[in-house]
Amino acid sequence: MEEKELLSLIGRFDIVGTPVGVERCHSGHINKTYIVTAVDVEGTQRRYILQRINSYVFPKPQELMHNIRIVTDFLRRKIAAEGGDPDRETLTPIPCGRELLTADREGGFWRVYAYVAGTRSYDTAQTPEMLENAGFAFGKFQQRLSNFPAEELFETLPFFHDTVKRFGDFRQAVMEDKAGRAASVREEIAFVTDRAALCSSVTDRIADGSIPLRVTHNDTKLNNVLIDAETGRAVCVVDLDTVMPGSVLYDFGDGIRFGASSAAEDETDPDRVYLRLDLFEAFTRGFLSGCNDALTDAELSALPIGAQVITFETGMRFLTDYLNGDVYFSVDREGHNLDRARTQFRLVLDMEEKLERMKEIVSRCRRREFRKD
Ligand code: GN1
Ligand code: MG
Repeated sequence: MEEKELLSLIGRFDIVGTPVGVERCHSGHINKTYIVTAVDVEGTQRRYILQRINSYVFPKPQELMHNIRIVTDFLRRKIAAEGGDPDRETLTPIPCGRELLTADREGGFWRVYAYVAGTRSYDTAQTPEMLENAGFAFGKFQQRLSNFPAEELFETLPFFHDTVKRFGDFRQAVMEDKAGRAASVREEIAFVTDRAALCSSVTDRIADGSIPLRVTHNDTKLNNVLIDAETGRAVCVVDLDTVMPGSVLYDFGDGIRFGASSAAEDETDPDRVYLRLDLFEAFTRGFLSGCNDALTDAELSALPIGAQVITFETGMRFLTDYLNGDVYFSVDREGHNLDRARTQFRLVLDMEEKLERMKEIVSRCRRREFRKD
């Protein structure tokens, strides 16, 4: 879409100043994101995030924005009561009249958030401390939502982390072989099939009640938390599209999957991919401390399994999309989703080897004093 059109779209929202410049931001595999600069009469610049919601993934954008409105309102009140700064510590969606959305000529839906000044996101942890801070922010996010009325949320993506259902989707993709790629990825298909039993290890615990359902973020990648560029503190958890009832095992696990890997999610050389135990420990320490001791024993002892299951699930989702012809995750190159699947499978293998050490680290972190901030 042309800059003129983008500026006119953002002009419909209640932003301060006149939008003057727009830049594409390539983070995220689902929505299209732009950073817009606006200038007010006094010459003060403000930045905004303009996003086109992916309608293939989110066919009901009104329900999605309802969730974001009630979650951010709730978080603002909590943060203010804690003496924090709600404008920095949670996302601020900008209204468009009475809505939080506007439609373009093709029927696509757009939304706007205030840009949190002085922050940025990272695809890899620069230091273990950065990952610890991110873990703390995700743990705290979960803890702040512990008394959120879950029944007021729409389930934006039903069965999102139902790994058993994901396995069914994978099997179907192999059978249909829509893109004619199945024959070239037999090894990866076998990797998934051999581990079918892993799929139910979290869902069974949820179904039998041994692991509670909580309101969770469900997409806790390091790049979904804004980091203060000066202090390195994690300021604000973003990407609230998948806030739904879920398990803390997935939030912990996804933070590990992405943040404690030795390499990028789309690294092309699988030999460079392994689980960094120093980063595993850093995230665990931060996350548990952010949760403020609110997890049950069953949850705590299943955290390493959670990391394994979500990494397996994500690899399976990438492979499924590769087989379907790259219709879900955005790709920048031929084989992008396959590279992503391979990194995840490498991590799963390494986690299988390191499971006992992961458990030891969790036990060690459980006994630590929690930090106060
Ligand atoms: C997607 O939108 P983004 O890039 O933060 C996906 C997550 C995956 C992730 C893998 C709605 O997240 O579930 O874990 O890619 N989001 C959705 O990087 O499917
Ligand atoms: Mg997302």
